[in-house]
Amino acid sequence: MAAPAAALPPLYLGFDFSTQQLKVLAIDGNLNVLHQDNVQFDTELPEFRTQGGVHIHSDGLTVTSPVLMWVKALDLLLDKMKRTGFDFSRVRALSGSGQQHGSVFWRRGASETLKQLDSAEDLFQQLQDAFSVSDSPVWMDSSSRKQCQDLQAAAGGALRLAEITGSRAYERFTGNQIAKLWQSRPEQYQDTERISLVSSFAASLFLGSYAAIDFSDGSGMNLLDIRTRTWSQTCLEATAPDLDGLLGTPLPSASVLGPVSSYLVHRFGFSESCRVVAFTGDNPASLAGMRLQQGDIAVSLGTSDTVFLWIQQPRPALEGHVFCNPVEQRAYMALLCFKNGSLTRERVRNQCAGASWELFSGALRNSPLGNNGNIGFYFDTMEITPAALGVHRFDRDDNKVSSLSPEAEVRALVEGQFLSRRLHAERLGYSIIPGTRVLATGGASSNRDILQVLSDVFNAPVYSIDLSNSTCLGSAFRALHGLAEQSGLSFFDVVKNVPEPQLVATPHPTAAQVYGHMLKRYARLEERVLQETCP
Ligand code: XUL
Repeated sequence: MAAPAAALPPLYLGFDFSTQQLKVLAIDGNLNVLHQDNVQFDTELPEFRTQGGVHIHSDGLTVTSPVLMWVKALDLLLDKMKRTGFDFSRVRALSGSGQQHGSVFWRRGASETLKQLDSAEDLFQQLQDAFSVSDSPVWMDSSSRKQCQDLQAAAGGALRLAEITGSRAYERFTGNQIAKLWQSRPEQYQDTERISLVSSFAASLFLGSYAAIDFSDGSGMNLLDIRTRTWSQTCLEATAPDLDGLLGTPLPSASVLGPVSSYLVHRFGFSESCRVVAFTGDNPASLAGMRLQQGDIAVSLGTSDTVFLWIQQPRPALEGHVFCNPVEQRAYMALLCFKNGSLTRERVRNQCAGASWELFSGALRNSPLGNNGNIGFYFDTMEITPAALGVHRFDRDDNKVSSLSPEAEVRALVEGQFLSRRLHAERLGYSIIPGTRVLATGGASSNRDILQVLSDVFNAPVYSIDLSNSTCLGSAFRALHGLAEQSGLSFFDVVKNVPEPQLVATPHPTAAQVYGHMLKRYARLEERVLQETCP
């Protein structure tokens, strides 16, 4: 006979409303993963006709997703879990994440609909008329250039806007999308009673009422003052009328928003005491899933390289994004994106190492730390951080040279990429401290010789981590943390028993000296490259 639910250990759910799918993961109090499931938008909900979860409009710039697709995906996911016998009554808390920046516009009257959901019907049927905008703008949208210019002008320039909100104006950031809606479709804006992010929209579906935007995901809107953690009145006024009321008051990311809706209790058997913890953005959730700590940096080595930073004292800049930290209220996190990642490493491998990773690794092993003073910049396509293009090589006397030996070229590429990651991280306020860890993930993170250079450049140990379910896992950890925080426990108290990531490289004893000096030269030479390429 099955044990009564009350006797079984409690569970914590983490959802992720990402661009292509909705995922869920359940953990127990010992942080073991017990259940995972997902719904793929394109294939399991073909009636919405999305490709990669989105519609790309004919202007090539506007990118949206049908909000009812996300609603239907949740119906489907919860039904699937029920069919596999998932015991919802054991769930003590849930949280989740959403793709960042996307917006959901709830129509006037929708809050009443949310409160009165009938457990005999699915959400999709009942929320048909709940949205004033049926196609939600998502992070892939780049159609709000004019609104970005206007916002920066109103804030006193791009850098001033970055100082307030953590980022200069970006087309995908929610405030600029809201401004575009207000300017192009004012009647729909006026028919809206609440604007959510994808994360707070998803939380609202569980709560049965409007969920607050959390500080961390709220930092991706160009509207939140990341230091006071309140809406910036200058930004709100420059964006659209009555925005304060439409956005609601933002809350700390670990806030317990309330119990799950009675709809979920009656339809799926959730316990009335199951709590909803504020949802956040997918990148903040991923930071929680990696358990990034003060001093740590995570480097994802993929098609483009992404860097996640834990920052104590932010210095927002014209590049990168600073967000409020999702697990520690006084801290910040930052994201940097580097476009020339794996494809450039592969191109240099093909040209200098006979298309072989083995030979590429050999070149790294056979060349000295600091590369005899040779430094290279390899921007095969227009780089984001910094905005520069082309290949630029310098010898030990800072003279421009047209080529390097194949071995020196391989090392110049890898050292150059990691010096750049460190330089731009430090510019945003990141600092290496005793105990700093570099967490490496993504395709190139399986190459030990590349990771050795990473360790040397940062003069810190490198650990390898798997990010494949870090957003869901981070959300489940955050659900547990939301409850535990009420008893005074920190996020790291809650996740302390998760096995440590695997140590893969430690820095060479001379690394601090070699790269401390080289970083300064790299910064000077980057300035020169920028002046030459974009005078
Ligand atoms: C971050 C960003 C994307 C989305 C996609 O600024 O736009 O990473 O969060 O999931």
